[in-house]
Amino acid sequence: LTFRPSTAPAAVPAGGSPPPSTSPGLIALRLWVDEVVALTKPDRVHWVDGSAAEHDALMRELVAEGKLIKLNPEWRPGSYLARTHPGDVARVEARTFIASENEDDAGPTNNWVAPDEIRGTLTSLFAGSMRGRTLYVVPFSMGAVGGPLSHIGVQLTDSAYAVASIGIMTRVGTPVLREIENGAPWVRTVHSVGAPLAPGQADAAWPCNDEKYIVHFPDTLEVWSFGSGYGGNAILAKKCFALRIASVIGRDEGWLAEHMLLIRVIDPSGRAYHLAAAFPSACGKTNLAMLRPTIPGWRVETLGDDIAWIRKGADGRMWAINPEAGFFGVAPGTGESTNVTAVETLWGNTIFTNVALRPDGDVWWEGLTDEAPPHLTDWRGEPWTPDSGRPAAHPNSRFTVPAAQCPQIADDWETPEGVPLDAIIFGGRRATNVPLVLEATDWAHGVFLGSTVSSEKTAAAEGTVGELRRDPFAMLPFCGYNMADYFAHWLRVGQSLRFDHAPRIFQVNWFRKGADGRFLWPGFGENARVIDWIIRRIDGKVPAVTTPIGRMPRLSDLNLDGIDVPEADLEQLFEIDPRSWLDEADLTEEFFATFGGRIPAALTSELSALRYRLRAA
Ligand code: GTP
Ligand code: SPV
Ligand code: MN
Repeated sequence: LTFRPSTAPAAVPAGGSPPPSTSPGLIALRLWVDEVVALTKPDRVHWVDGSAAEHDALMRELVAEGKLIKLNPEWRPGSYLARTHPGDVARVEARTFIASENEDDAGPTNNWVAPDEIRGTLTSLFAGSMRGRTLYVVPFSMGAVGGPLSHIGVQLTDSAYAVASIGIMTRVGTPVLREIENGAPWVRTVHSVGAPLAPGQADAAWPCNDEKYIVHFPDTLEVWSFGSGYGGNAILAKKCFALRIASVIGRDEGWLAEHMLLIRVIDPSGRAYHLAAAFPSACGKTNLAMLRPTIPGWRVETLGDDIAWIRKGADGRMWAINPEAGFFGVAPGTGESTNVTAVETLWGNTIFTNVALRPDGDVWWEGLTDEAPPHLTDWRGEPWTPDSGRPAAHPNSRFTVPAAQCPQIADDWETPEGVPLDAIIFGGRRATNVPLVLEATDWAHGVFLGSTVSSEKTAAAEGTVGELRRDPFAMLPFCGYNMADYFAHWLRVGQSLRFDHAPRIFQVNWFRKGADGRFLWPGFGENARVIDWIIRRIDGKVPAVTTPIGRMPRLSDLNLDGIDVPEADLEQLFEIDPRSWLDEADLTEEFFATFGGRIPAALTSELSALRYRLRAA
């Protein structure tokens, strides 16, 4: 497990009790904990030290309470299954708010609430909300503890499942408290499942509340989350802090907090390249992060699968870290033929949520094997057979696993200063129009490509699956401020880079479909063929075809040795229909118009130039 033994000085004791107030940082932390305790009225307070013994005790307690099922250690040592309430299975975007002082600072893509008003609501909701429960104090570090790009937060929560998940997804406990003791700034996050227990009242297997609020205060750097136990709503270090709050800090400090995977690609000559890629939720980040190239001689090392923090280094290049320590990945579709690396990563020490249970005490989900086992218990705890006519695992069922268990994790994945970026890739789930791969002509065009990404909705958030929506930079649900200002921030960051130091920008689409509804591109390991072209472009080893929408490969330059993609499919994968693209440009104009004049001029001129090129085509 990623839990590190305590190496802190004796001033910070381990084991559930609060540290003595020896520094202004720790005093401030204790005062704040006291305040939240007075409001939420938990029965007990436990300071998380991050030790393995603490984790074991927590898991034993969750099993004893019927909140986790211990999997058969013969197949899945140290692993557990959680079944959520059926109404608490994904992020709830409609209940996610940005409470900035000015409504304009939240922008049209976020739900805004006035901070004073929502503080009143939250105070009523949190009053007594932890009665009968334990309040856990979880100090966490995003990035290596003490690293130059790292940031610290503290989550107060009444969910032991959340504590166990945060312990896998971040670095927690005593070493982080020592940073606070030494004066490091930290962000306050509070989480309650919103299900207080009366004396003697039996607890639910998955306590939660129908009323949900996930509220971010960008001006005071706080998060308050109520009513949900599900990952993205409850592991506040992840989307709430490392994206929504961090994007605001990054705006003010000149760096980028992004919904991106991070990989090192090593070519047959042994040369290494670093790529970051932003795809919307459940659109292939974990899969690309764990790519096993099908072309001989190429290797990929995993650095991160969901979030990247990117900052200009002393050498003028962009350096990126993965601030997380684990993977909270989509289970369905993860199998030997699609992502064998993930399957191997999940050998043990994993918390599974909403997957199916096998009679032998192991887990199963759609896509793990080609054939479903004859008898299962589905994610709701009901008997299931292949004839049941419903999925055995929830479409957004997930695994939570330490990153260190990934067999192809880079040796230096925790390096505090990160890795220098060679390319940034944007992607989405598009059945039509968007070609397999496209290269931006320059940074501003790349920002335009990022700003116009649209994608079919997935099960990662509540709502209608398959509906096409704008998801700029794959950050629609995660940007903590006005998205038009975020575009401007990206343009500014690019302007600060020497042109030969700026990462090259590309767009990919693994999901284009033929008229018969089947995917035209085999995807998964074969995506290495697209990466191979991208890297030859970075090295200037291959020319590109200039099209109205950007640069594309000559078909003859794609390495297709050993796969059988019909010529007609290949042509469709790269087909650009100027009429559909002009329609798409109209939709982009409408989208930009929702920002009321705040869109940077560089992007509106990119749009005009695109239309000009399409009309001339
Ligand atoms: P979040 O954790 O929600 O941010 O998602 P993610 O972007 O990491 O998504 P993930 O890699 O887990 O992929 C989600 C789904 O997309 C899975 O069901 C995959 O099987 C599917 N998928 C990933 N890569 C490909 C691909 O190259 N082609 C096709 N057809 N499907 C893919
Ligand atoms: C996503 O939805 O993009 C996820 C899962 O990575 S969650 O952490 O729930 O947001
Ligand atoms: Mn994600």
